[in-house]
Order: sequence, then structure tokens, then C-alpha cells
Amino acid sequence: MLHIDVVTIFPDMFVSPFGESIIRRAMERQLVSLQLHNLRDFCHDRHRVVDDYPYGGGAGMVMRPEPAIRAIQSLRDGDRRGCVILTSPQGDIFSQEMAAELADENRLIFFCGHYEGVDERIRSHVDREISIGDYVLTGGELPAMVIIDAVVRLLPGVLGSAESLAEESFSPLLEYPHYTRPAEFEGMAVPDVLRSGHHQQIREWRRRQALWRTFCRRPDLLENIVLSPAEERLLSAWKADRKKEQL
Ligand code: 9D3
Repeated sequence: MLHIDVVTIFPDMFVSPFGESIIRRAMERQLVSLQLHNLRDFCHDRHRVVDDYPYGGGAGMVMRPEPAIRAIQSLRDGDRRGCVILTSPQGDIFSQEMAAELADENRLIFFCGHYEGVDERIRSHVDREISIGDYVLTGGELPAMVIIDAVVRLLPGVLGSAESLAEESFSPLLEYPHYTRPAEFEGMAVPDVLRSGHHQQIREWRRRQALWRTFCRRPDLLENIVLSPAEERLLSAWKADRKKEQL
């Protein structure tokens, strides 16, 4: 079973997101366990101060090394060494591939960064530093939750059979358009092929739509994937059309 520890100055932030739906069910079924730790509990000073002014001056505060390193070391003390993850804007950008790597660990220890940043010496106790993307948040708590959500759903048994089947046929393309009832809504009809019952044609339509969507919205995803000869021809035709329009 995967055990996750989170060290944060805002443990309450995690309660509601993980108290609902799939993650909660995974915890109830003991597929994962989550333990929240308040960084202030690792302070030895009366006022439990977790931040301090930066040497050299400048705006903002810096997370003090002593409570942070005490917290990490106390969690590492047990039988399972664990992978220590610092969430920070300077980290490697999180990806599905990383989620799969983390899902293979048996213990993850998240340290949520805050303020302008953490004292540099904390990094010597960290195995991975992860950002969730190039936008500015107020702290590392939401990123830790995003990472945990992506990891937990990959653990064996967490998803229902319907969802995990979709996972097996994971495609590097964007998804094709989905429809449910009614057959016509606000003058927009469900494509006939989806109501035809021709499963082979439906499969082909969906694959073509997925390819078209990816071509329009995320051409970067098409660079390193293997397509069938028919799909390669479609893609070449679309690229030629696009060139023609530019002339
Ligand atoms: C002025 C320099 N800022 C860096 C872009 C300072 C700064 C902004 C925001 C320092 C920390 C933060 C708080 N963000 C995180 O701790 C964080 C984060 C993020 O802001 N975006 C994406 N991933 C992450 S992981 C942790």
C-alpha cells in the first residue's frame, strides 16, 4: 500500500478535497493512506515560527530550515525511506509519466513550499522538486493535491472497471467528441454515425475526430507518436490544406 505524508502549514486545506469521491474511497478501501503533518508542530520555539527574513534583504519571507528538516527526518525515520517531494515553482514540470513513477513508490513525503521560497539547505533533504506548470499560485498545497490526485488514481484497484478499461486503451491523442441524450439539442444534432450502430464506422469516426482535434489544438502531441498509414495520409492532407490557406 502507498503511504503519503504531507508536511504543510495549512493541513486543513487537504481535508475537503480528499474527503470526497474517488480519493476518499481509495483511503477507505486501504489502497492508500494519507497523513497530514502541521509544520508548526516541528518548531521548538514558543511562537512556532516557520518563516524568517531573507539574508541579503529583499521582499517576502523564507521558510526556515530547522522545522522543515526536522519534519522530513522524523518521517524518514521509519522502515520505509520514502521519496521526498518539494512542491516549488522551480521544480520539474509535473507530467503523467511522473505520476506513473510516483505511483510505483511505497512512500511519498510531500513538503509544501510557501512564502517567497524555502531556505536553500532544505533542498539537500529533497529527492524531487516538482512544479505543476508556469503560473503563479500562493503556495505548494494545491500542487501537492494535484500530484496526489493524479498518483492515487493510478494505484491498482482505485478506479472502477469501466474507468480502468479506458486507461488501458490510453491514447496519446486528445479525446473525440462525446454526446449523450437528447439526439438534438438547441438545433445541434448528434452525428448520425454515432446513432447508426455500425461499430467499425464509429471507431473510425472517433479516431479521425481525435486526430483532427489533436492536429488543431495540440500539434505538439503528434510529433512522437506512431500513426497508421491511413492516419499519416489524413494528417499530410490536413497539413497541405493548411499551407494552401496560408498562401
Ligand atoms: C517572484 C518569484 N515568484 C516565483 C514565480 C515567487 C513565488 C511565487 C509563488 C514563490 C512561491 C510561490 C508559491 N507557489 C508555489 O509554491 C508552487 C507552485 C506555483 O506557484 N505554480 C506551479 N507549481 C507550483 S508548486 C509550488
